Parts: sequence; structure tokens; C-alpha cells
Amino acid sequence: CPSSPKPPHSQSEKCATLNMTKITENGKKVRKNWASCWTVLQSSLLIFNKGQGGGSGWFGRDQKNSSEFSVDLRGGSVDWASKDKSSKKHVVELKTRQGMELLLQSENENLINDWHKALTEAIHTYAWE
Ligand code: I3S
Repeated sequence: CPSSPKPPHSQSEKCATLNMTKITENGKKVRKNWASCWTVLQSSLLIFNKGQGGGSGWFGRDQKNSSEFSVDLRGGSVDWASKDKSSKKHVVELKTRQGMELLLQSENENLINDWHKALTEAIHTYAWE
């Protein structure tokens, strides 16, 4: 994460631009709204910055038009999304204990495979802390 504000970075920190949409919030289905997000995995926290594609990182972002939110992975689950969830390729489905469901997608298969693995590991690692 070259543009993260607090080096040195722990090995558990991971960043990339991913396409993201919520599909469920507080247990209720919501309308899809795919957006390119600068995404950071930090321990059990997954942080999204909308309006932030292109890998400019935390710096140089448009403060007014960016919106940031994070989800806690503890107690959540991750899997490859089934075909009925999206017509896109390489889609990861993430469910949080707070009743949110998100889809994460990238055209880059290696990248999304990496994220699937990292999210699975984070959920296992932090499950009981
Ligand atoms: O699961 P859906 O409803 O087919 O998802 C598609 C729609 O959300 C569509 O937007 P509107 O129907 O609100 O105009 C999006 O543009 C598509 O990207 C959604 O489907 P995919 O298969 O791309 O996740």
C-alpha cells in the first residue's frame, strides 16, 4: 500500500481498487449500486473509499466526493457469489454479522483470487478475538 498514511505496514494490510455494491443492509435487500472503491483490509476491518478508483490511495483524493465506510469482518463469511447474484465475472460475496451483504468484483482474476483468500483468512484469524 504505497500511499497509506502510516508506514510501516503490517503484513495483514492489503489494498486495491475493487468494484463494490451492497446488496443487503440490516437484513433488507437494497438496490445494487456498483462503484469503484479504494479498498483496504486492515486486520478484521475492511474499509471502502468510494470515488477513489485508479489507485491514488488515501492521498490526493477528492475529499468532498469521496465517502468512506468500513465493515467488521468478525463473525462474517465470504464465498464466491453464485451466478444469480451477479452477471459479472469474479464476484466475491461477503456477509457481515451486522446483516450486510456486499459483492466485490474485479476483472483481474488473480487480484480477486487474492482478496478471496485474504478475506477468508481474516475471518478465520479474527473470528474469536
Ligand atoms: O441483480 P440485478 O438487479 O440484475 O443487478 C443489476 C442492476 O442493479 C443494474 O442496475 P439497474 O437495474 O438499477 O439499472 C446494474 O447496472 C447491473 O450492474 C446489475 O447487475 P450485475 O449483474 O452487473 O451485478
